[in-house]
Amino acid sequence: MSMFCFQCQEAAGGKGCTVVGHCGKSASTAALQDALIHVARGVAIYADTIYQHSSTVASIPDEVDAWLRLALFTTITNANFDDDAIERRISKGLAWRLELQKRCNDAGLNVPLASSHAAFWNPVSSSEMVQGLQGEIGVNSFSNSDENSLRELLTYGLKGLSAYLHHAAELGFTDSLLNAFLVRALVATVNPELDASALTAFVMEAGEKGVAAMAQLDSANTGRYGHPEQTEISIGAGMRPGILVSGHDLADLEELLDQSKDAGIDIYTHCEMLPANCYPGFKKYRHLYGNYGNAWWQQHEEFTSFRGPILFTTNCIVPPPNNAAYADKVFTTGATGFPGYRYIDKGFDGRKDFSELISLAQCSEPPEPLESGTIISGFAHNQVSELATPILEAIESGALKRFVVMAGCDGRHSQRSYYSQFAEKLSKDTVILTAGCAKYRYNKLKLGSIDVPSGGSIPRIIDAGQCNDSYSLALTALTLKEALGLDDINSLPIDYNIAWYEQKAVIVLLSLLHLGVKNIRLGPTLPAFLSPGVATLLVDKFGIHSIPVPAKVS
Ligand code: SF4
Ligand code: SF3
Repeated sequence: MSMFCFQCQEAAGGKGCTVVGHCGKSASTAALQDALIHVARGVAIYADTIYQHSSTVASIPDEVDAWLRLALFTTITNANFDDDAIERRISKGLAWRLELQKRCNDAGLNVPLASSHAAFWNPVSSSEMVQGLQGEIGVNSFSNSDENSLRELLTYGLKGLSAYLHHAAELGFTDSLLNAFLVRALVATVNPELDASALTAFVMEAGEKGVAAMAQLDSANTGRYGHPEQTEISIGAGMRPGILVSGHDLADLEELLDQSKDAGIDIYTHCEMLPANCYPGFKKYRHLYGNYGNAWWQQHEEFTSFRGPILFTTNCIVPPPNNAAYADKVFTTGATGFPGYRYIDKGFDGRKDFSELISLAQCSEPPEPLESGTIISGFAHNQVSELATPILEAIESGALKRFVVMAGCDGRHSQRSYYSQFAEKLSKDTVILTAGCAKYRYNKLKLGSIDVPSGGSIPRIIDAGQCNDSYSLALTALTLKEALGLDDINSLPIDYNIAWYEQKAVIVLLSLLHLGVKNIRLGPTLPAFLSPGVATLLVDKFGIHSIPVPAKVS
């Protein structure tokens, strides 16, 4: 069985994975993920028609929007390797498509694209879900035209968008305009009538909606947990056993902290969960010990030495080696899944029961310390606005000359040591603005701080939080633009050096483009799904360029 996937930075040979994913995704999982996206497009075809006639047809059940978000999130790189779980999501989607189709028929609505394969394909068994799609859908059915490249770029942006919408929805925030865009844009990915210019417009609108989704998630997070504060986060280990929480979902972390507060254990964050330590709503939990370890790709070693159970609230899962000591201690929830890892779903009351995880922690050994000391984080927009006066003073005095936005994803390829070297070689009058797990390439370097003439100092690494908190970095840039009296965001003394790995970075990139940011350096390699024509468009219109290859610091 063959496969084709080129959605992430690890696409084999810089072109695409064809036998097995570099991420560990099998050909059958790849086929099922393609099938899930195909069914999501089918659901979207009917949902979009209903959205267009919302005054005459009963509105779409919230569960359909939730299913769409979860379906797309499930196919993000390293999120879900569990074929059975993906099949169940496909079956659920087919049921929703039938329901929406019936509503359209009952209302006598004309459904554009009802003849599209996605609108009627109806696999009734596992093997049909896998085999029925070989050559029918998925990117191997597309030629390398600009139109198809733009369809893939849009699809991957929508995956990232869905992840952020999912997190906000888990905290009770939804937006019908964003939901409607998601279905409209999904339909665009299967509409053969759209030319490159129409698809480019959709890609740009995805960037606009990416900003709106990150703003919504920011409101959801800060509304529930308060504004992140500058915080020294422990990176050591305590004497009690613990649970390690990875991923981005703050609602999951809150439920776990609530349920474990009297259990005699500690909770540690891993990778993208690190910024949770800076929210007042989480700092109140005395058993939130700190952050353990680094970026996702180091999980084999770090999960082994952690010794206690691990919870994945979102990507990134790395398949464990055969004899991994931790393999029977890993739990997944939300969009994630891996065969053999226990999945924690919501109960009828909408809550998740983490008691099995907590019991397992209580009979585990305490974590083996990997390092000691602290790191500083918590510089989301509210905290940075409090630093605005000293920052401006430092700029005016010449002590602070430039900012470099180094945000995005980390990854395991050796080329990524470029980012550590780049950070180390920056001149001492430069401040790094970061977000996402890319920060682990430099957040433990001793880069010091910049003195402010009237007293105090500004740290040379300002960490806004998770990849979705790139929104905070954009607000910081806009605040600086106002304060310095500039009329163009590109006149600011800010360079952008974005590292990408998976599809959340795609929506972050499109969001930056929507905000008018130009001359972004993107690496460590450009996406394989960009056709020569689309790559040229990004270079000519936005000045996007790659990092030097082989990666050299300049
Ligand atoms: Fe390959 Fe990335 Fe696709 Fe995995 S997600 S199969 S590594 S391109
Ligand atoms: Fe991306 Fe896995 Fe790190 Fe949120 S999500 S940044 S790689």
